[in-house]
Amino acid sequence: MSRPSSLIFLAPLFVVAPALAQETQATAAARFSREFAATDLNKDGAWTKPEIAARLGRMRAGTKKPDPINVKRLTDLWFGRADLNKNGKVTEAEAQGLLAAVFQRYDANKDGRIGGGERAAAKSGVQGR
Ligand SMILES: [Ca+2]
Ligand SMILES: [Ca+2]
Repeated sequence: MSRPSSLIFLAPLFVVAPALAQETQATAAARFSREFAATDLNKDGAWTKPEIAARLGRMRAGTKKPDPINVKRLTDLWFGRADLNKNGKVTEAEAQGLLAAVFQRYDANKDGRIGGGERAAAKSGVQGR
């Protein structure tokens, strides 16, 4: 795998892109909390791979629909990264931890906010290629 870091961040970005449109990490976390509930189909407080795949399958990256093989690959990669205790489920705490890491990655000037230029970079990271 030549560029694992970009792939690992790509999958969560499909899910967290609306959260990253918020300015601060606190508002991003609050927005993501609602996204989490919407994706947690059986309301058990955790995401499973089928729940994530269903969510990603309903989303669109730019003008292209993500193809099923990529969705599965990205879901597997994302899961491997987010499921810290390896129990096959990603709790909101685990997912919020990864969101915070993504937020900090795009908060280029480390002021705790994602400003206009940083937001554009985050979006192109989602929609690029
Ligand atoms: Ca669930
Ligand atoms: Ca877990």
